[in-house]
Parts: sequence; structure tokens; C-alpha cells
Amino acid sequence: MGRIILVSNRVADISKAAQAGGMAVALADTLRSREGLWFGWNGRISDRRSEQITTPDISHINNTTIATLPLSSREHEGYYTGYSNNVLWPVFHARLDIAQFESGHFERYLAVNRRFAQALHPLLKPDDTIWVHDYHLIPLALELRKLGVKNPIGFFLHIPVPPAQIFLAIPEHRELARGLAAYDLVGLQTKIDVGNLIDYLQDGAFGQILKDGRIRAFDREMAIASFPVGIDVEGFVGQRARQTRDRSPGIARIIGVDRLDYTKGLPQKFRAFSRFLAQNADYRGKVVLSQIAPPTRESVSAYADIRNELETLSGSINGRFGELDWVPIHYIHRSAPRRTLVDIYRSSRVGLVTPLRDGMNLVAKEYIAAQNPHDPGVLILSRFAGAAEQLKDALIVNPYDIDEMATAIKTALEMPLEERQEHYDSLIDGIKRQDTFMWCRSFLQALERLGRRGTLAVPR
Ligand code: ADQ
Repeated sequence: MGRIILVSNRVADISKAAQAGGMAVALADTLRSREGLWFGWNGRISDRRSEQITTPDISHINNTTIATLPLSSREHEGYYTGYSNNVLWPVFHARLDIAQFESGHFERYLAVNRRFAQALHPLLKPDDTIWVHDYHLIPLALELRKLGVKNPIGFFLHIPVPPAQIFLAIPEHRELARGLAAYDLVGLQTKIDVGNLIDYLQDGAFGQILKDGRIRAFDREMAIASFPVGIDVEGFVGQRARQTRDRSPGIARIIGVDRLDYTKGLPQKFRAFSRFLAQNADYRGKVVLSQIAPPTRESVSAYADIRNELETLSGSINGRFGELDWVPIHYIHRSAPRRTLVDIYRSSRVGLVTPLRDGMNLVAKEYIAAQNPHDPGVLILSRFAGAAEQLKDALIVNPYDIDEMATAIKTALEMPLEERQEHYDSLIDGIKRQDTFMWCRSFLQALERLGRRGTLAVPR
């Protein structure tokens, strides 16, 4: 069996993968069982000279080779902040209002992908299988094909695909689609994402569906399919170190754990909790919302805006409802150690996961995995999280509908044990079946099968 080559913007420290979360664990596990190479940015920003570097730093952990490159500050600004975070992230999450289309950023995004391809090419062997991750690296396969690479190359997008009419707003949508067509397999989180991408390709007359279900686009054939990301249930729950002391006996906790991002629906969540308290005076003093939300991408202005909005909102809700001995919203801007997360989830009566849009959302799955089967809590889940396609037995809500969410909070807090157990049994079953290892295995099997069919023509 040939090697597996992983490419992602950041290379996770596989010796600490368990702390880094779901995807890193799954990928690290694949690399443990099979010889491989992980290639990407080393996380450092250096001067202009690094734009010439095409020889990566190489290190080894067990049978895995780690190959990384630095970015220059100009590349970081164009490829990472400018195009990946200010165009692709907002548009793919259907936030055209936040996207910033600035000239020059796409060119730098392409140039970094080209430099990555040039640096990866000499490290490749003919029987390697290449698996590229996420929106930073859409053009990578096309750049590798231009260098003559004929290996199977797969791509997995961790974020949603927007409906065609939104995708079309990206000035370079055609170049991105051409980039996707250079892969043999494009993996997406949900069937909705698959439908959106196929609609876009067909509506724009870029692609047509073949008899065997594959897509012909830009003179190449590729497959598009959904592979929902899962978690390592045992690995996650096994990290539970100790029972945390119940610091507020008699108070039911609702838990939210999200990166501080405008896609996660945090203001709507706070407003729904406020509406719940306004409508249910008897719950005041008896329930808290703990929201753990570490800031990310602070150089992007939309992230500073959401942070300010949440600070104002939580302050005003706490001021309106709080008592000297009870604060309704505990809002913490730090990330919690993963060991602690298991306990926090387990001791919370309700998991409130209400993104406005999300590729999958692993927190929803982690919340269920951490529950005590004899007395499980209730998951409230946004219909716009990819996870909702699988977790149908959660309390599914529309995150824009504040009243519906306030009602769901009450329903969750009052749900009888038997009903909670029924929901839990069905949810945990699906989460265990479609775990992170299944995700990895099924993607690679599909890619290697397609690779063997010899459909690897070089696209125009
Ligand atoms: P994210 O947008 O980062 O990931 P999500 O899947 O919910 O979203 O979280 C990733 C991990 O970060 C989880 O394991 C979670 O426990 C951890 N995490 C989040 N907040 C934390 C905190 N405050 N403290 C500690 N840990 C925290 C992207 C896509 C998602 C998709 C994943 C994987 O946006 O839709 O599910 O990739 O494909």
C-alpha cells in the first residue's frame, strides 16, 4: 500500500493530536497505521525572502514525515487573511455582507498554492494517495497536475458549500470550480452541500452528471460525495480526568462551546436565553448559560465586532436579570482544556449549539458523547449545522427564530427522563457508527477506488 499524503493549511502536532480535536485525531490515527507525510504551513510568518522557498523543513514522528513551509507577511495577508478568511469563509457561510473582495488577494492565494505544489512535488512517489484539506487549498490539485502529478488527489471541504446564487458572487468562482475539477474526489460534509455544488456546476454549464454518477467538468471526471466528519467517541470521553465539583448545586446549566465566530449565532443564542428568562420568571436564579468562546482570527475586523457585540449583550442581560447571588450568563473568552470539556458537557442539562451555518459542528457530537446514559442532557441543535442532517433526534431549531429557541430551552429543561433517554440512545448510536475513523476510512477507500479507475487526465 502506498503512502498517504495529507495537506492542510496548518499541520497539527500529531504527538498532541488528542488535545487538538476531532480531525487531528482521525488524521493522526491514519498516519499511525500507514506510512505518510503531512505537508502545510508551519504557522510562522517571515520576511519576503520566504516567498522563494520551495524546500520544506522536514522532521519525522514515528513513520510520518512532517514537511512545512513559512509564509511571508504579504502572503499571509493575501492568501490567509485576505482571501481565505475574508472571502471564502464568509461567502461559503452565506455571509456576503461580510465578504471583502479586494484586488490582489486571489493572486496571492493562487501564488501560495503554486508554491506549496512546487514544494510538495519533489517529495511525491508514484503510488502515493494525496488528501488535501479545506478552503485554503482549493487550487492545489490543479497546480500539482500542471507539474505532471497523476496520483489520486482528494479534497475535503470542512465548511458548507453555499447555494449556487451565492457562490456566483465570488469574482473568481470559475477559477475555484476549475480547481475543484482537478481532484478525483471532492468530499463534503452533507448531502445539501453536494446538491449545492452540483447545482452550481450544472447551472453554470461547467459540468454534467455522467451515467455512473460522477461529474464531468472542465474536461475532467471527478466524484462529489458527502462524508460527514465524526468524533473519536472513546478517545474523547476517555480523557475525562475527574468529576468536577458541582459549584452551584440546584442550578441547571446550559452549555455553549464555540469559537468566537460570526457564523456561530452567539448573539441570537444570548437573546434566546434572555427571552426565556423574560418569559419564565420562575427559572430566574435556577439556570445559567455558560458560554465558552475563545477569540479567533482577531486581525479580521468582523471578529472584533462580534466580540464587542457579545460583551455588550451579556452585560446588559446580566444587568437586567442578575441578582447579587446569581449571574445568568457566564461568558468566558478562553478555550477550555479538552479534559475539562467532557465534564462540563456531562454536568450540563442542555447543550445549546445554534450556529447560523456550520459545515458539521463537532461540539454537538461531543456533547452527546459526554452524557451519562442513565441521566442524559438534551441537545438543542440548529437546523443549519451540518450535524442536523444526522442528529435528527436533537431538538432542532431555527437559530434566527428567538421565540422558538426560548421555547426549546424550556422544553429541554423540563423533558422527562424517559424521553431524554430515547433521544440520547438514538443520537449516540449514530455518533458511534459514523465516527472519525469511519470518516477517514470511507473517504480514502473511495479515493483509492477512483484512482484505480485511471481517470486522471490532466485538465486544461
Ligand atoms: P470549527 O468551526 O472550529 O471547525 P467545530 O466543529 O464545532 O467548529 O469545533 C471544532 C473543535 O474545537 C471541537 O472539537 C471543539 O471541542 C473545539 N472547541 C471549540 N470551542 C472550544 C473551546 N472554547 N474550548 C475548547 N475547545 C473548543 C470546522 C468547521 C466545522 C466542522 C469542523 C470539522 O467550521 O463545521 O465540524 O471544521 O470538520
